[in-house]
Amino acid sequence: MNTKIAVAVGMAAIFAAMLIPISTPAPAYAADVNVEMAPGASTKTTDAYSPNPVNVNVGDTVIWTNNDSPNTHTATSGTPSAGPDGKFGGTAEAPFSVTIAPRATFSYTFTEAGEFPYYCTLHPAMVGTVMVAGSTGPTEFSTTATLDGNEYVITGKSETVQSATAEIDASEAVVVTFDTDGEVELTLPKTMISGNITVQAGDETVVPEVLSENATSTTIKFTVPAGETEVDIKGTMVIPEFPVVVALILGASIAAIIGYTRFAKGSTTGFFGRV
Ligand SMILES: [Cu+2]
Repeated sequence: MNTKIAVAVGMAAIFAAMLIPISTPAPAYAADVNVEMAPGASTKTTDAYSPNPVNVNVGDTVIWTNNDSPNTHTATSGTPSAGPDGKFGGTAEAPFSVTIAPRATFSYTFTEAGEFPYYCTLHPAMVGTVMVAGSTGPTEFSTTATLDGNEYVITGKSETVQSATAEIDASEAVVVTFDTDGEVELTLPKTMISGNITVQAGDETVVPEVLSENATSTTIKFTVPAGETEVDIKGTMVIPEFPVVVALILGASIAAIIGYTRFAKGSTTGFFGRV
């Protein structure tokens, strides 16, 4: 390729990359919620904005779309009697500064909980309310799996899952049953399971993200697929059933002692000294 063309292409690529806006990551689980200015909105009141009130969560973005051609509207925080409060969609000094033309949209992200009244400064009979519910944050829960009288505490954290039960399928898997599906974090004691951890949900094998690991536990994050509630968590090591091993060792030891003692009786020195 011609060197000048190559340089030009390279420069163009760099400029193109610079034009891609750097977006700030949205808060986890944030949603876009649509509100429509319905046809005929300019002659309506509490039904001018639909749905009204609109219920959202902290971090959600409300997107107002003007479907009332040919009228221009606003979605201005405040009330017709008190005027704009300046939170979104215009200010007291400039109540018509943020207009929404037909087919255009206006959006605002709600970062705190509360009740936010708004109205159209061009048609003050048009009123609406955004109800913002506070984020409750993830729920923490714990469950205990028992094997041979030993207890292994599993702790969890999730936006959707509220509780879980667990049991140990010795040497095979830790079976955890959740109350619902969704993304979940689990901290598993290493005395119970360790090594390379995989999660089996139905026919699906989910590779969990290892969030942290220390000498005593591993914290993993994965999504319980929709419709599933039970997962088999497998590791390089899953605690084996203890009594079998103990019984085998004890049994072998006793047999050996008895055998040796009997054998030793034939000689002058027994296992426990002279007999
Ligand atoms: Cu209007």
